[in-house]
Order: sequence, then C-alpha cells, then structure tokens
Amino acid sequence: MVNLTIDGQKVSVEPGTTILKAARSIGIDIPTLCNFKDFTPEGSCRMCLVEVVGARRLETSCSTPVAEGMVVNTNTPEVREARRFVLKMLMSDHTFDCMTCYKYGCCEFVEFNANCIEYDAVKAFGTERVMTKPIDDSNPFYTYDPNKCVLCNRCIKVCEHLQCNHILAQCDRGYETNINPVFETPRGKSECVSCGNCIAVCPTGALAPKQFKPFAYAKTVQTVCPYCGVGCTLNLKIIDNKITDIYSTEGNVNDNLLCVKGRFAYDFVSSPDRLTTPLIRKNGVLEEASWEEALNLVAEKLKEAKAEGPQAVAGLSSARCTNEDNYVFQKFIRTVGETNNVDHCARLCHASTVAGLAKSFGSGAMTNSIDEVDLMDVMFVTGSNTTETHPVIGAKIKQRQQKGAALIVAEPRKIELAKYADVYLQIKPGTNVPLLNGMMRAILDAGLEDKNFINERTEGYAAFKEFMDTLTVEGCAEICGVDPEDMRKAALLYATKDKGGIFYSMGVTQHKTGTDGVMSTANLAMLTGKIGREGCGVNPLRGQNNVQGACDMGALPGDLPGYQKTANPEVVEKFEKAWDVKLPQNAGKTLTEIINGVGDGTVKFLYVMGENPVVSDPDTNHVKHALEKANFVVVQDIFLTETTEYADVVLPAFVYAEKDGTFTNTERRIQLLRKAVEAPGEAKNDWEIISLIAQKLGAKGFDFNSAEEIMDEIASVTPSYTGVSHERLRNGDRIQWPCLSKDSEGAKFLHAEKFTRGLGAFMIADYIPPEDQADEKYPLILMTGRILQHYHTRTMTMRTPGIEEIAGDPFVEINPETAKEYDINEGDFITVTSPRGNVSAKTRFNKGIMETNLFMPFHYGNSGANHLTGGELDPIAKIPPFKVVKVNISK
Ligand SMILES: Nc1nc2c(c(=O)[nH]1)N[C@H]1C(S)=C(S)[C@@H](COP(=O)(O)OP(=O)(O)OC[C@H]3O[C@@H](n4cnc5c(=O)[nH]c(N)nc54)[C@H](O)[C@@H]3O)O[C@H]1N2
Ligand SMILES: Nc1nc2c(c(=O)[nH]1)N[C@H]1C(S)=C(S)[C@@H](COP(=O)(O)OP(=O)(O)OC[C@H]3O[C@@H](n4cnc5c(=O)[nH]c(N)nc54)[C@H](O)[C@@H]3O)O[C@H]1N2
Ligand code: SF4
Ligand code: SF4
Ligand code: SF4
Ligand code: FES
Ligand SMILES: [Mo]
Repeated sequence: MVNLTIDGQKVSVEPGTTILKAARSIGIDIPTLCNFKDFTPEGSCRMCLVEVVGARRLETSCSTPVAEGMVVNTNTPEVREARRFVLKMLMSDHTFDCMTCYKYGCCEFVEFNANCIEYDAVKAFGTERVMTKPIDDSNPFYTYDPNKCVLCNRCIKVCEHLQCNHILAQCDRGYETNINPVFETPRGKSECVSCGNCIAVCPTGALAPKQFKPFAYAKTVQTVCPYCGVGCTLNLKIIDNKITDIYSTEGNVNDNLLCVKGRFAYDFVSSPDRLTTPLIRKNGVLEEASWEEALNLVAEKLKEAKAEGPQAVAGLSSARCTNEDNYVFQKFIRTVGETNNVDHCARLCHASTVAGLAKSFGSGAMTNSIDEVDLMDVMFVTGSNTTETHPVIGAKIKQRQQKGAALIVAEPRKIELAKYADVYLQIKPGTNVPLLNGMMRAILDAGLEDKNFINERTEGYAAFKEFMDTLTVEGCAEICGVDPEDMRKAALLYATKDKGGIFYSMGVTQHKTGTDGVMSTANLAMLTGKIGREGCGVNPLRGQNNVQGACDMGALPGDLPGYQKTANPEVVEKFEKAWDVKLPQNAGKTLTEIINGVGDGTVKFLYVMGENPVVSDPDTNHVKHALEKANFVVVQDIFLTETTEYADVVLPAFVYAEKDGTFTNTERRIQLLRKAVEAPGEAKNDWEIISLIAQKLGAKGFDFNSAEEIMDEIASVTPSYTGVSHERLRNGDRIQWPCLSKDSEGAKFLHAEKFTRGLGAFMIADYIPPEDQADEKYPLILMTGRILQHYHTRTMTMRTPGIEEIAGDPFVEINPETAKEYDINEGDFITVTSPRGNVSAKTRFNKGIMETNLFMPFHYGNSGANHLTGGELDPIAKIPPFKVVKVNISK
C-alpha cells in the first residue's frame, strides 16, 4: 500500500491509484469533468487540479498516481484560482440556452453553475467559437450541438470502448474543434448505430435526443426492456402519463448501454393505434364491444369447443408477456381448457435448444451469465448476428475482443463480429453439424481433448469417439465450403485457450437438424472441458424479452412450470393437488401442429395471446388458409395486427410499461417490471383478462389480486423459482434461477459440480443435408432473419418514425456478383419465389454474403419472408427450417 496525506488526512491506497480516487475514498470530492469511469484519464479539462507539495506546478488529480509520502492539498487559494480560470474558459465557450436544453435541471454544468457561484466565475472571455458551428441533426434520433460541447471526449470513449463502434474523433483545431465521425461525416450518414450511448454520458446537452421534454420535471421509473432477451434495465422518464425519454444506468446487465430499440423505440406505448376496447366481429367487421359481452362470448365458445373433446381447444402464449401472464395462461389452457395444447414462439426459436441441451446436459438454458464474457479467453460465435440481435451482448463481446480475447465467428454472412474475428468461417447455410464435427475432429487429431473431464463428467464418449473416427477435417470442411486449415485453426484456438464460451442462436436452431446442431455445440464444450466452470459454457442467446420465462412457466405442451413433464404421473399428481383440479392426459400439440389443427378443423377454439403468427409462422399462405377455416379465434394484443384480421374477438392488453411483473432474461435472471404509465381506454392486464374468463366458467384458482400474488404461487410449484418473490426483487436482490431458497441469489453459471442430468451425454450427430437444395428451378438459397432496428412483426418498432426512416422498407440482401448475373442493380425491385409463394422487395448489395445465398428480414408483413418459408420440421423439436429456403429471383 502507498501512504499519503490529503488535506491533512492520512490515507493508504493500492499503488497506481490516482490522487482523485484516493481523495474520493476518504470523502474528499474534487470537481471533475473529463474524467469518466475507469477509462484512461484524459487530463484535458483541468478542473481537477490539486497542489502536490513539492511539485513545480498544479497536477491533474484524475491522471496523477499517488506516491509514498505525498502531501496533497485540494482546496488552497491557488488551486481555487486555477479552477476559477478553467470555469471561466468553459463558460465563455458555452451557449447558455438552458431553459430549452435537454439537460435542463440535470446538466453537469448545473453542478458547474454551483461551482461557478462557489468560485465566482463568470463568462469572462468573448470567444469566436460560440454559435458559429451548425448543429448536426442528420441522425433521425438525436442532435449534436458543438456550441454546447465541452470537448470532454466522453462520447468518444463510449463509442470506442463500450459500444466499440469507433466512429467519433476530435475534428478540426482551435475554436473549430468539435466531435464528429471522422472527416466530419454527418452522423446520419456515418456508421453510427444510433445506440444513444454517447448521449447518456454527455455532461451537457451537446448530445440530445430530438424528441424530449425537460428532464428535471419527469418522474423516473425503472423497468425492463420489452424487446430482446438481453433484458436491459430501462429508466423511463414520464411526463403526463407519457414516456418522454429512456436512459440507462450503471450496475445492471446492460451497465450503461442500450441499443436503438430500447433507447428510442418507445412511441408505440402511447400510440393512438393502441387497442382500447374489446372488439367482436359482427358481419365480418370488428366492432367495439363491452368487456362483459366479449368475455361472455369467449367463455361460451370455449365451453362449446370443450364439448368436442380434449384437442378442440388450443392456446398460443407469449414470450412478450410477463412470467405471471404466462403462468396464468398455461394454467388456464390446462385447467379450464382441459388440454395441453399450449405453446408459444419458442417453438420457432429455441425449441431445438430446449430439446438438444436437455439431452446433452439435462436442461436447456444459457449456462453462463452475461458478465462472464469478461472472463473469457476465447469466444466462439456461430449462427448469431449478435451485434444486431443482442446488441448489448454484442458490444460486450467486442469489448472483450478489444481487451485481447480471441474471437471465432462461423456464419454464412460476414456479420459485424466477423470483422473482428481471429478466424472467420464462411460456412454454407445448414452445415452446422459438419462444422462442429470437423472442429472436434481437429481437436482429437491434435490430442487436445480434455480426458479428465470426459472421464469424470460425461458418458457415451466411446460410441461418440467411434463415430468421430469415421470423419475427417477435410471431409467436414468440404461440406461447409471452408478451408480445412481455417477449420483447424478455429478448433485449436478454441481448444487451447483456458476459458471459452460458445454463443449461438437461430443460425444453429432453425433447421431441420436444429437439435443435432445444438447437441454438437454441447459435444464441443464437453470434449474440451469448457463447461461447468466460470467463464466457460454453451450460450444459446434467448431471443424475446421473456422467452426464457415463458418456457420456465410451462407455456409448452410437454412441460408444466419448471420443465416438470406432463408425461410424468408424479408431476401431474403434484399439480393436481396444488391446483385442485384433474389435469388433462393428452400429449399437447406444438405451435405448428396447432395451426395445422385449426386448418383441419380439429382445433375449434384458438386463443392467441401476444403473438402474430400470420407474419411470424412459416408458410404464410398455409397459415392464412388455416385461420380462414378457423371456427373461433381470440387474439389478445396491444394493436390490430395481420393476425387480428382472422380474429372473432380481439381483447386489448397492457404493454410492459403499464405492468408490474417479471421477465426472465437470457442469462436466467428474473427482473422486475414496474408500472410507469396508465393504460389507454379499457385495456387490461393480460393475466387479469385470462383470470376473468376462467372465473366466468366457474374455475377455481384464478382469484389473483396482483402479479406479486401470482409469483408467490409460481414459487410454490416451480422448484427453480422457489426463492423468487417480488419483494426480494424490489429490495434489489439479483436472482438467477435455479433459486432454491429465499436467501439464495441462484446460479451464476450452470452444471458446476454435475450436470442437471448427472453426467453430460455425448450425442452422435451426423450430417443430414437440408431438405431444400438449390436446383435448376430454384438455384439460390435464401436465409431469413432480423435487422438491428426492427423487432419481429414490427407492431411496436414501426411506430417510431426514426426507425422507419432508417429501415422502413423490406429488402433482399444479394451479392453484387449474383446481381450482375441477373442484370439487377442495387435498389431494383425483385420478386423472390420459392415452392411456397413469392414476395417482392428492393435489393441491397452485400459483398459479405455468398454468391449462392440471399438474406431477407422477416419483419415486413406485406413482403414477409414467411410467404417463402416452410418445409420439413426438426423431428424432435418441431422447429421449421427458416434458414434454408430454395428460391429463384426475377427483376
Ligand atoms: N433487432 C432485433 N433483435 C432481436 C429480434 C428482432 O426481431 N430484432 N428478435 C429476437 C429473437 S426472438 C431472437 S430468436 C433472436 C435471434 O437472433 P439471431 O439468431 O442472431 O438472428 P437471425 O437474424 O435470425 O439469425 C442469425 C444469423 O444466422 C445466420 N445463419 C443462417 N443460416 C445459418 C447456418 O446454417 N449456420 C450458421 N452458423 N448461421 C446461419 C444468418 O446469417 C444470421 O446472421 O434475436 C432477438 N433479437
Ligand atoms: N422467416 C422467419 N420467421 C421467423 C423467424 C425467422 O428467423 N425467420 N424467427 C422466429 C422467432 S425466433 C420468433 S421468436 C417468432 C416471433 O414471432 P411472434 O411472437 O409472433 O412475433 P412478435 O411480433 O414478437 O409478436 C408479438 C405480438 O405480441 C404483441 N404484444 C407485445 N407486447 C404485448 C403484451 O404485453 N401483451 C399482449 N397481449 N401482446 C403484446 C405484439 O403487438 C405482437 O403482435 O418469429 C419466428 N418467425
Ligand atoms: S449513438 Fe452509439 S454508435 Fe452513434 S456515435 Fe453515439 S455511441 Fe457511437
Ligand atoms: S459531445 Fe458531450 S460527451 Fe462529447 S465531447 Fe462534447 S460535451 Fe463531451
Ligand atoms: S439490447 Fe435488447 S434488451 Fe437491451 S435495449 Fe436493446 S433490445 Fe432492449
Ligand atoms: S477531470 Fe481531470 S483533467 Fe478533466
Ligand atoms: Mo425468437
């Protein structure tokens, strides 16, 4: 330790500590400006000057390390005079239109103002800089006003080291100095991803959202992002029952970061398009109705359908809704609907993960925590466009790579992460199994398998090894279309580093062989002993805000809450006791089977809560035909959607900002939502609507008064949620399941001592080619997926004008060489045709996509990629092959 004296107080600190940190550690504050978090100090603003006895000049405390015996004075007349001068300079350079400024009332300059008064600093110098620079308003979401910029460089640091987008720099010299993308490119034309993370750290209003109300008068409510599974904490600023701004804070999963959706795409909450009353279809038209009339009709139709037998009722639950909503929904379908026909979008998403990891490990969830990225020496990303679909995890992976960890990316498209990869493998779509098998073959060839781990923690290795001995790296690489040497390099990089994580998502799961792909990732981790240790694991990045929770709550045909199997008589008995009902015996239908059942008349009553299957399910024409034939369909949503066009009754629900409840994020963390605004019109909480219908039918066990009460019931029947309660979450406890008691925070990573199933199981997965193969009639392979700005069927994101400005139109990504063959220019409209249907969209050139491939986002209902998709499901997980569709194109 180093001993020094600050303002007469003695203090001991670690060597290398700055004077500023040492002073703050004993409660002495020194004013700062450019100093920011733990980043290398700038030492540029000079607000933090202090006297170091014996030094020739004043020192910047933020950048000067302590020394043994040092004597520091932070408040001498000389120091104060120096700060006064700094303040006078800063003030002279600043536009004081405070009353209309974004940061009015919370600007760090207000602190300065306090300082200014304290230091008696005035706007002393007339400078030419003030008001001479134009405001950059080219980005749809925010502006940069150089006249308010104090050149602290915090925005540069955030963009460089946290968002890792590297676009900002100090431009120009002298009075003209400003912060801009290099070459002073307007932000709207730059590579800026509109994450807004620079706005969050700007001490002044130099960076400001275009749409804002004065910050100081707003109430703040902390809740959870309604979009992706990262589960970022959002602080909503509310004025007049309206969200006026959203910002992030430190210390949560997102630690200061957000993406464009979480930060800016909130207009939908107060959109005039929100559903405000129940609607009933009369003479083909949806007409406003009272709750009484609508609920009576739903209850009556449900009773009628039930009379037809146990398969006549089915429900689609929602990964957008809370755990409490999902719990009540599945309980309703099972106890009132008397059927296990309940499923949700996880079927289209990570069903293969749930099935595959259950076989390999015994449970199908992300094994690491997001924070563990910081411990990894190697990260292997495959089939996940992380920076667009889990942007904050993507940023964390980039941060780790910048700090020296190795990155391996295997993706058919050269996604952003591929730019930073040590090895990038451009594999053909549908070749995940040979990719992983080839890598494992290379590891075995090099003798790098972890024999101890294999012996002690796994089973099935002998048979697996025998199978592996039939393969060669060359053979596997050829199927994938990559250089075998690159495959070896990737494998050895992964195997030789101590700590490593695999990250995957839809590029692995959405295939006819999705389950095989998932089990192969598990094989790779077990072969190298990279599982069950901190910083090592297999990480299926869960997609929706609460898809983890919807699965945990048993919104799956074969699973009651906590993955307790409907096929297990003991489980059924336990729930029959807890719920005081007889439970159905039938094996439930999956989502795709439910839609088929609607079409062939076996399902007479379909309840859709918070899903939009007409856009999101495979083979749109098939879905539409099925729904046209449907007997009775209820849709509970927040907007009219493509699916409500087929509804007999539409029920208006709350959105996240109107709800209390919980979401479980991708790292199994249960997080609390807090009601921030009142819902429009007569909309109701999702769980309340379901409970009202249940009560109309005389069901017991639906007399809940709050989401909190529902969580108490969840905890009582779900082993992994035993220790969870709203109270604990309100008190700031951070909980990741499995949480087995009220004093446990749960598990940071899974499978530490043993796997959920005991021993990890090596599973044999050989290559099975995708059903769709390019042929003469359909010479190209289309992949479908997502883009950063839009979320799924756009019901929410399309209501933010800035999002529409950037990504308003559907498009098809095509390699320019392929386009040339078809005489197509960038921006031309083309028609894409598959055996299932056709759609038209503009072309967008991408040199990072193979000449034999196309990519299309599925967000756009009218030009929805799902008009083209369909085909054979994964036999175990029943997931459709969204990633491999044979197509042809024409101008
Ligand atoms: N912006 C945004 N973020 C989202 C969503 C959204 O709609 N918008 N949705 C959320 C949801 S529910 C989910 S499930 C996640 C999905 O997150 P991701 O899985 O990351 O998203 P996708 O775009 O579906 O597919 C990822 C990648 O798979 C690649 N791919 C295609 N075929 C193959 C293959 O055979 N092998 C490999 N290795 N890769 C392949 C594609 O090139 C694509 O880049 O995103 C979540 N986050
Ligand atoms: N071609 C292709 N198709 C795909 C995929 C792909 O990669 N390619 N990915 C698949 C995947 S992984 C997924 S997860 C699915 C997603 O498919 P969906 O879940 O059908 O898509 P969303 O647009 O998220 O639908 C959610 C609906 O819930 C509503 N909603 C939002 N919040 C609430 C709420 O609090 N309460 C209620 N009641 N309603 C609410 C929204 O308005 C919206 O209509 O799409 C799948 N489809
Ligand atoms: S919004 Fe994000 S990407 Fe754009 S400049 Fe700011 S930090 Fe960088
Ligand atoms: S824009 Fe804000 S954060 Fe960036 S240098 Fe200027 S004052 Fe600092
Ligand atoms: S990364 Fe995901 S959870 Fe975080 S702000 Fe973006 S959409 Fe929301
Ligand atoms: S805070 Fe130390 S120089 Fe700016
Ligand atoms: Mo998903």
